[in-house]
Amino acid sequence: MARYQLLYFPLRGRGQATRYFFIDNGIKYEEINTGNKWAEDFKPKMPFGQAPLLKDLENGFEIAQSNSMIRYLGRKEGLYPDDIKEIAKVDMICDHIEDIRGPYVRMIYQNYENGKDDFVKSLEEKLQYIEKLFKAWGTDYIASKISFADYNLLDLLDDLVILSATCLDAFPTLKAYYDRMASRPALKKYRESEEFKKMPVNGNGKQ
Ligand code: 0HH
Repeated sequence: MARYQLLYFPLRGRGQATRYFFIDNGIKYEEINTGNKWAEDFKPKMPFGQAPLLKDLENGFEIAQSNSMIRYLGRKEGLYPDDIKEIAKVDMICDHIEDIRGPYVRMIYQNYENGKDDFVKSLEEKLQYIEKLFKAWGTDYIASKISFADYNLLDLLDDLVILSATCLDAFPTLKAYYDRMASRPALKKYRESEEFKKMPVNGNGKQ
C-alpha cells in the first residue's frame, strides 16, 4: 500500500528529487497528475498555489515546497544526518543547489535562447565550489552516509548535464559522485526505464 502521494505535473521539474528518494529507498508512493484541470481542481487547494505537494498517507499531513518535502522525508525515513556539522553540510549544499536551480528555471522558462550560453558559462564557477568542498570532505555522499540532499543534487546534476554534456568534465570528484549516485541499483534500474526516459525535464519542452 502506498505510504505517500506525490501531486505534481508529469515532468521531472521540482518533483524528481522526491521520486528518486522514494525509488532508491523502496518506499511505495502514488503519483497524482496535477496537469488535469490544474487551475480548477488543484491550484486552489495548494498551500502556496503551486505543485508539487507531498501527502503523508500515514498521518494525513500535507507538505508543499519541494525542498521542505524532501527534508520531511529525510527526517521521517532516517535519511537526515544526526551530527550538526553534517546537517550544516547538507544544508549548505541544498542552499547552493537552489542558487543554481533558481537561475536555471528562470533561464529555461523566460530566456532560453538568449540566456543558455551565459548560464552554462556561470556553471564553471558554481560547480567548482562543490568540487572543492567534496574533495575536502572526502566522503562518498554529501554527509558520511546518503541523505535526502543527495537526491536533490543528483537531480540538479541530471538537468545540468542534459543542458551541457561537458559541464562536469573539469570536476572529477563531482563527476565520480554523480556516477556513484546514478549507479545505485534501484536508481539505475529506474533511470533505464521507459517511464523515466519519456518524462520531460521541464514543462515547456526546453532542456
Ligand atoms: N518553490 C516551489 C517549490 O520548490 C516552486 C514550485 C513551482 O514552481 O516547490 N511550481 C510550478 C510547477 S514547476 C507550478 O506549480 C514548473 C513546471 C511548470 C509546468 C507547467 C505548469 C502548467 C500550469 C498550468 N506552476 C503552476 C502555477 O504556478 O500555477
